[in-house]
Amino acid sequence: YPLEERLSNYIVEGSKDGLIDDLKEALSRYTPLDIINGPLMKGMQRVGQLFNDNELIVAEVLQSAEVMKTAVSFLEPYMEKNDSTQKGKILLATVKGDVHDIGKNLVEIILSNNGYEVINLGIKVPPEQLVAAFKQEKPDAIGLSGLLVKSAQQMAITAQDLKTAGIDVPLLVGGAALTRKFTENKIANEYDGLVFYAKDAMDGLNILNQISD
Ligand code: B1M
Repeated sequence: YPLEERLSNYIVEGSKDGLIDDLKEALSRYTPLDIINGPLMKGMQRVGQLFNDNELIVAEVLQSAEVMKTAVSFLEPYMEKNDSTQKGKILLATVKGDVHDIGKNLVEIILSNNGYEVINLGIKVPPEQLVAAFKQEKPDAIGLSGLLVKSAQQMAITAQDLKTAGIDVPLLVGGAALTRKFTENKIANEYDGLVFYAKDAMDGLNILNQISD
């Protein structure tokens, strides 16, 4: 198989045998982010389809996620780093009820590589925990991630709870089940501050860079 296909297959098969050698080879042709957004994401999408069609069980998806995490940690030191100056502090969380964190952690890596201080609250973070962390950390923006359809709804609830707590810093939202339309129609309405939809981690960085300028 060609390199790109092998990289997708590690994710689909949940296997790490040969992964690092192939990642090293890939680094001689592509940037770390192109490897992640290309063949590795393609593998993850395939995993999602297979799971949907009942051809994979949760335990297997978990193994695929493990391989993805290993690949991302290997690639992380090779990623471009800009600006060591502090651009701002971001509170980051996967919303209540949702355990998916690969995308969120990618956002953390990209933001911290580009001058932001990131407070990563982890997964299944209820609004009250975000409010408490906000009071303690006084961040410049809040980032919410969620992949389940119900997480999009949870983001709207979270936005409302943040508003009730008097919080109005920019809110960045992202995740597979979310759309720009849902963000503008259902989440922004529940919040006092600006709400931005990010389609991927780089998009999130660009948005934060624009509003912090
Ligand atoms: Co789950 N899962 N999963 N899963 N899983 C999905 C999301 C699903 C679409 C698969 C499917 O059925 N086709 C489906 C959701 C369906 C729906 O809601 N309609 C699903 C389901 C059903 C479930 C369970 C309910 C399964 C079960 O238990 N029966 C369960 C839910 C548990 C829960 O949350 N309460 C579950 C569990 C799991 C695992 C634990 C096994 C594992 C997660 C492991 C982990 O994260 N540590 C897992 C995985 C791996 C997936 C898929 C296959 C891959 C997700 C992923 O990591 N992608 C996923 C299918 C899919 O997405 N195609 C699926 C790679 C990652 C880099 O992409 O997170 O989308 P992503 O992030 C992107 C962008 O979305 C964006 O940037 C990133 C790229 O740069 N982004 C942001 C994300 N957050 C952002 C925040 C930002 C900005 C951009 O700013 C703040």
